[in-house]
Amino acid sequence: MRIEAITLREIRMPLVHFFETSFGRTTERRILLVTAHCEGVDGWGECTAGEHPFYNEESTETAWYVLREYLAPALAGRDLESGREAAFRMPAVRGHRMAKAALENAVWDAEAQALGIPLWKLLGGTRKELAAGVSIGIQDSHEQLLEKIAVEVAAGYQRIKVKVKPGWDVEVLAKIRAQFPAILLSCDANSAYTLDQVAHLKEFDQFRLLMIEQPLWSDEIYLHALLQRELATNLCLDESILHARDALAAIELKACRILNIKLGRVGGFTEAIRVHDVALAAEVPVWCGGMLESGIGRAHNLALSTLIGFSLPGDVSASARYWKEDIIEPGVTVSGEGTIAVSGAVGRGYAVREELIERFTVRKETIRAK
Ligand code: OSB
Ligand code: MG
Repeated sequence: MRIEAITLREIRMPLVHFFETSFGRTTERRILLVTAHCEGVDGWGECTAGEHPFYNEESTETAWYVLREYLAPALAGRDLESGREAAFRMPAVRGHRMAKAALENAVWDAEAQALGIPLWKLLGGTRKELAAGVSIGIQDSHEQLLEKIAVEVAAGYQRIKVKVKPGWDVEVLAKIRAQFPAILLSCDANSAYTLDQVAHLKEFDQFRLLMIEQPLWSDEIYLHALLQRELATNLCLDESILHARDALAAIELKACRILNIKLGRVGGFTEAIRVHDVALAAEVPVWCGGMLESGIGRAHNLALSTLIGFSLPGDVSASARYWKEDIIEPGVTVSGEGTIAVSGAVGRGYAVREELIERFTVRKETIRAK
């Protein structure tokens, strides 16, 4: 499968509702899309880097630079067997995994189309119905948060995750539990705490949370192990897990009992499957994290979530929660039981709305073989 050319584009999409974490508020996404033009099929990938280097070191701008200067020129014109080979052929750029994932995943999408099979089958997935959860950001008031939770619970979502930070945590969780005693509830701190706050974090135990996601430093595994020893609640690592070796270290050190797998954070499908396999062998449950993706990244998250180890509801929710108009057709929808039916269509399983993408595009560049 020859990669004849690679198109990079940046699109802008306003969120239906702002999304706030411990590191800031997002109102409009700047999303970088990659198209791998391969002998009659176009594979699409989405870069999950944020607008600013707050979640990790990458941003839309750094991903554009790395893809344009290094990654796309290295793969344009090459004959590749597979998405897996694309991962193997990436140039020796350190880090920048979200940029790499966008390109690698586009090749996986093209490969599935060339084979005429759904991407999830190519990945080795078996699940046909996925459990959907939601991630709800920090709001302007407790009342606003409780209202949002009520809407999502009524819609059928199987797990509610709320963002926490010092000053928006114990009181908020207490109110949620008082109003929703039985829901599956998690919280995500995006590294907002330090180990000297262990007494405060112990207070979270009373809320019977499914997990606390990434309470401590984004680049730290060992100190999470010290914290996990002190808490009854399961820890889950997000930011700290960049590859399967991190997953192995975290599991062996007992730094967490659950793993969040994000395609961009680990650098693409090839490494995401490796992380999944490490967790599965250790019987550590995993779930698929979200990064406020457009439909393309969302479709890829769904494909990944069909792997058997994804036994917990993911941050995989309906397109309409994020976008007035999503760039895929149909948009992702969720049943009243909080499930998403896996598409049987080839490739990513959702058609790309190219005219709409064109309308959202603010810059575009095609890289061809030298
Ligand atoms: O930590 O999971 C996170 C969004 C942006 C950056 C980091 C995170 C998130 C989310 C959103 O929680 C999940 C979603 O896409 O709905
Ligand atoms: Mg997280």
